[in-house]
Amino acid sequence: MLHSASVQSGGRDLSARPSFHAPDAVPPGVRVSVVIPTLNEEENLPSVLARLPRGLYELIIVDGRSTDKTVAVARRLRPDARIVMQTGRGKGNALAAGFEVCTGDIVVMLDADGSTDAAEIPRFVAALCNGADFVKGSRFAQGGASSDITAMRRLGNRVLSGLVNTLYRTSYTDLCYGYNAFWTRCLPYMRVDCNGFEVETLINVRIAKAGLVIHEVPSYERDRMYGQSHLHVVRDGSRVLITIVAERISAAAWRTMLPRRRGLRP
Ligand SMILES: Nc1nc2c(ncn2[C@@H]2O[C@H](COP(=O)(O)OP(=O)(O)OP(=O)(O)O)[C@@H](O)[C@H]2O)c(=O)[nH]1
Ligand SMILES: [Mg+2]
Repeated sequence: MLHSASVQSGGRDLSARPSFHAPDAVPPGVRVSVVIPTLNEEENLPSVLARLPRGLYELIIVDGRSTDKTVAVARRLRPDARIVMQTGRGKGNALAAGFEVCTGDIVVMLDADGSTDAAEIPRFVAALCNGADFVKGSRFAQGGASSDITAMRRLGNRVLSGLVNTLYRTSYTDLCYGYNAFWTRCLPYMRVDCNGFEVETLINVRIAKAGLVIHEVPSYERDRMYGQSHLHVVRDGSRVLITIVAERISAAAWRTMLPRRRGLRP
């Protein structure tokens, strides 16, 4: 069921955008860490942070050396937030740095461009408390939608989701969406060791390979509010494809194949 939000931001009225009914607080007794990667998001952060539910345990903002006032805006609006300066490059590296310092029971991954609605967090947490190890937001599950995705990206996402579902026997409806939540105990199975936008795929595949319980919740993706997307369809789509294949061909398989190909095996 959709309803209208009522946050005002930078002259834009967000009440025109749909968002889901959700409690405005996470349940007491569960420590929820929210990790937000930021790269030049000074204009978007105020609306994103305004939508965070009450009762969060910690907020971690991982900045990729923004050249605008992102860090200052974050410090002013949320003096309680932990700000981590990223040492490497890319969203994958930023999330890995954020996960490393999380001390809560649950981790939520949220974007800073205004596309993912922090008000949905309680529904992710509820699904985790109801038995899931890993909860994936989906724009294509029943009740989800996107005003942001282009026809080209929708097609690419569908093809890549189908490939993952075939290779890993999963039922993902939206592989390339960055709004996910999981119990901190899942982190050793993810071992996030990539740099770019393939990070969501890497996580989804490794969680599936570990046999963890995955639930999807519908999510509404809004348009990026201000600024430019950092994603390039061909470059990042290729990285996603390589990740899917590389994760299927395990290191052990490569070790057996390589000597045979070179005629080195006895
Ligand atoms: N710290 C850090 N954050 C990044 C980096 N690249 C992207 N981000 C953040 O990651 C989030 C997602 O990036 P976007 O550029 O919106 O990419 P996207 O949402 O996958 O693609 P769009 O649908 O085109 O917006 C945003 O909060 C960005 O600020 C990076 O190199 N370092
Ligand atoms: Mg975005």
